[in-house]
Amino acid sequence: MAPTLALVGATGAVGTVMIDIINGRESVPWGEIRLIASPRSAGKKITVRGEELTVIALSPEAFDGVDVAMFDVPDEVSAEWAPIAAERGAIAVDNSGAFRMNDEVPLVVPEVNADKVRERPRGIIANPNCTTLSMMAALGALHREFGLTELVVASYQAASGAGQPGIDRLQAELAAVSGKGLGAKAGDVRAELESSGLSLSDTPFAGTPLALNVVPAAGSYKGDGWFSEELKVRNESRKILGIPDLKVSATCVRVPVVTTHSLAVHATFAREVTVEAAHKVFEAQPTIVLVDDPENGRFPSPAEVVGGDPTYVGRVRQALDFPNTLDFFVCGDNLRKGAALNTYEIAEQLAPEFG
Ligand code: 2RA
Repeated sequence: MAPTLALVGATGAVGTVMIDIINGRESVPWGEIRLIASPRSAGKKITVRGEELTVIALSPEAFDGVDVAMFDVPDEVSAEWAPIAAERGAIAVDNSGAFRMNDEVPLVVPEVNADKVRERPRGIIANPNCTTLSMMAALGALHREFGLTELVVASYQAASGAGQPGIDRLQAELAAVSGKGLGAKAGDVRAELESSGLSLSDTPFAGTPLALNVVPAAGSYKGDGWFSEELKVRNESRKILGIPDLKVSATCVRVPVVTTHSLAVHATFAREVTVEAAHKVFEAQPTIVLVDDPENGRFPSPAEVVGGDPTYVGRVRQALDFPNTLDFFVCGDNLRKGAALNTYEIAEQLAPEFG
C-alpha cells in the first residue's frame, strides 16, 4: 500500500509552499496525504492534487497510520510533537531548529548526504536552516571533487526568513519611505520611519530599519559577538558535509529582499581548483543552475531566481591571493529549497521504504 504522508503546519508560510510543491510534482509516491495544524486552523479546506482536504488538529491520534510526517512549525512545537509522531510509528522530517545538532538525528541535504536518512535512531530527520541550505548543493559538489578545508561566507538574507512578520514589516517600511525625501540627511530612513509612526523598538530586525538599509544581525544574539544564524552556518555545514573540524566563519546580514537568500562564498580546498573545473562540477549537478557570464550582465540575483527550486551559482572566480580558493555567489529561494522543498525531498527519499 502506498505510504501515508502528513504535513504538520499545513496552513503556515512554509506549509503553504509545501502544498504548492506537492501539487506541482508530476507524480507522488503517497496514498493518503493528511494535513495537520493548530486547533485554530482545524477545519480549513485545502486542495491537494485535485482533492479538497480538511485540516485536522494536532493531536497524538492525528499520527496514527502516518508513515512520514513533515513538520513546518516553530522549534518548541517540533520539540514536543516530532517525538510523539515517532512514537506513533511515523518518521518525522523536521524543518525546525529543535533537533538539527542532536547526535541521534541526521541533518540531511539529499544532494550531499542522502544516505544519512537511514541513520535515525530516534525516528527523526532534521532539515537544515535555510541559510546553510542555500549553499549546500554547491559546496557538497565541490567538496566531493576538491576537498573543502576552509569556508568564509557573508549572507544576504531575505525578510521572509523571519516569517510573515518579517515580510509585513519590510512592506510597511517600504510603504513609509516610498517617494519621500528621507530626512535632513539624505537616506535617513530611521527618521522617516519614526516620523511615520513606525516604531523601531520592536522589529524582527534587531530594532534597525530594513527598508533601504542592510542589517548585520540575523537571528538572535548568542554572545561573544555572534548571532545565531552565523553559528548555524558553521555547525550545520560541518555536520552535513561530515567535516567536524572544517574552519568556518560567517557574517549574516538581512537585506531588503522579500524572498531568496544569497551568499558570497570564499571556499578553500585541499586540491587545486580552477574556475573551469568548478564550472564543470556545477554543470554536472542537476539541482544547480550556473549563471556565470558577468561580462554580459548574467549572474544570479534574488529577483531572477525567486520561486525557483534550484540553487543558482555565478561570479565564480579564482581568489587572486589565496591558493586553491574560489569565490562565488549563490542564490536560493529560502522558502523552497531553503525550507519546504528540501524537507519534501527527504520525505521522497523515505517513500521506497514503504513499497
Ligand atoms: C532566517 N534562516 O533567514 C532564517 C530562517 N530559518 O531568519
